[in-house]
Order: sequence, then C-alpha cells, then structure tokens
Amino acid sequence: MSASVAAESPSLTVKVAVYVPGVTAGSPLYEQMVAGAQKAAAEMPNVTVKVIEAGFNQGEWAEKMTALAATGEYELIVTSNPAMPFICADVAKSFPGQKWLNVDAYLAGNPQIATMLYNQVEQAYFAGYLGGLVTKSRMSGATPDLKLGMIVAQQYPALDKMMRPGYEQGAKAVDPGISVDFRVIGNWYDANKAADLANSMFDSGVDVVLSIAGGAGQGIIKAAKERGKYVLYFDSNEYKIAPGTIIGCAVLNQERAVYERVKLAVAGKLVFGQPEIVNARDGYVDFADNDPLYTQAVPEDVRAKMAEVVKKIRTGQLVLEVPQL
Ligand code: RBF
Repeated sequence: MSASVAAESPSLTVKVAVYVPGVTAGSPLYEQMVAGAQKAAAEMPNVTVKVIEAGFNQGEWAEKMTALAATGEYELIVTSNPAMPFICADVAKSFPGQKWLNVDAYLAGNPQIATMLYNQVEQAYFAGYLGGLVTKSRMSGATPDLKLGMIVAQQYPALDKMMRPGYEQGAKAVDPGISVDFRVIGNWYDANKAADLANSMFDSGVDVVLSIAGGAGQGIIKAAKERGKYVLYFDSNEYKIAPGTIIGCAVLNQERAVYERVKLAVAGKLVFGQPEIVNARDGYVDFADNDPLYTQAVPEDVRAKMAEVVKKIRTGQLVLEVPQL
C-alpha cells in the first residue's frame, strides 16, 4: 500500500520528526539516521526536520512517542531500532493519521508504518571473519589463543538471532576451533563497565573484540588501545576514532536508507505496511575495506583473505539468510 505523507498539503511545508530512542552522539545508526533526514531536507526547500532525543530510559519511550504523535504536527516520524515497531504500532492506534518510517526494524502489515531491516547476519559475518583471521595472524596484538570477544549493550532478538550467530559463523569459517567470549554491559552508556569487561577478556587471551554498545563502546576502544589489542567496529566507518586499534568496520548504509526513504515519503511513494529487507548485494550492508586506515592497520595477507569473502558476500556468491525474528 502506498500513501502520501504530503497528500493533503502538496505545496505546503512537510514537517518530519526524527525520534532518537537514546542519544544521537556516539550511536552510529542514530547519527546516520539524523544525517540522512537532514540531507533529504536540505534538498527539498519545503521540508523541515526536527530531532527529538528520547534518552536512555526505555520505559519513557512510549510516552514520549505518544506526545510527539499527539502534536499532530509531523507528516512523518522517523525512528530507528528493532524495538520501536512495537511502540509505534501501539501509539498508531490512537493516531490513525500518523505515519512512521522505522529503519533497522521489521514489522509487517501495519499501513501506518514502513520498516526496513538490514541483513545483520552478513554484517556480523564480515566482523567475525576478519576477527578470525586476525586472531590467527602474526599481528603484534594477536595471542596464541583462538578466542574472540563480543561485548554488547543489551540482548534483543536481532542481536541474538542475527548478529551473534553471524559473528560466530564468520569466525568459525576461518577456523572451527575459534571460540567467542560474549558479555553484556546492561545499558548503552556505561563506558567504564564496558572497559572492565574488555580488560577481563584481554586478561584471558582475547585479542579482538566486536563492540555493539553505542556510546559505551568508547570504553572498549580505550581499553584495547591501552593493551595493544583490537576492536571491530559496527555500523559506521569510524577507523579514525582509533587508527590501528579499530581494525575493521562492518557497516550499514543507514544514512542513504533514510535519505532515500524520506524523499520517497515526501513524494508520496514510500510503501507502508510491507517490510523491506536489504543486504550486502543491495549495498546497504558492507565491510569498509576502501579506507587507508584499514590498509595501514591490517597486513596484506589478512586483507587478501578478507577480500575474497567480502567479494563473495557482495556478489551473492555467499548468501546468509535472515532468520525469522
Ligand atoms: N544502538 C546504539 O548505538 N545506541 C543506542 O542507544 C541503542 N539503543 C537501543 C535500544 C534498544 C531497545 C534496541 C533493541 C537497540 C538499540 N540500539 C542502540 C542498537 C541498534 O538498534 C543496532 O541493533 C546496533 O547498533 C547494531 O546495528
């Protein structure tokens, strides 16, 4: 079903709200969502964007979303994360005229809500494969143990069913003897706790850690840098935060996803109610290998093996299915 968010006022201002479920700074997908919406608005003089940060207290998110929809001011509310469809669908019942674009999420059959899910099995496989190569490499921080780490902020279905298995699968494709030490911080902001978890992993022989922790990930990066160990970064290309410590970035092109879909919504062409799933073949999921900081941090033989797998996933020669969430 296609419905125009601007149908009632084609020549008037279209107001878009970006609802950040957390804090923008330090959360790569939220930064990209805001940038994508602002880029779309910059190209369309009749479109304005307002960014609302809902903060880290997840118990307040529904109330804040209700308040936003209740203003009746915004033709489209854009938000991001896999938990938001449930909140949007609930609020939608009270505001039948309101439309949402929920990226990084999956919901079928609600005519008020458009969703787009990334194949994060592929994204995490990129990270796991590189981690596997690095833990077996002769890089200065690599230990003899075949142990990778994964530190996450909290557990949710997309994490448990796509990211964790994708990472393990990628690592085990390098060597079935590789194990993954998995730890949970408990929130998206506690960088000290994240650093403690990383340090205890390094003490036990882990040399590479995948961080999926928003702002708390800064603690993991700091600990790794101090110990000469390595971090796999998720969602955005951020080698520049810690060159030589961040050795791989498994990215999502969420800025492009939001930019394109906000433009579609304004043109009345965004499809609501039918979830989209996008992947590496579409270019929305990728590994950031075209960056001098990657080339400098990772030796040629490791990059050559990584390049083979990256190519296979980009071209669809290796397909990793998205499970039922
Ligand atoms: N990612 C962040 O970077 N920062 C956050 O504050 C954040 N909060 C989240 C809250 C919930 C309830 C869920 C389900 C996910 C959250 N994410 C957050 C994770 C994000 O949606 C995505 O799964 C990861 O960034 C990996 O791509």
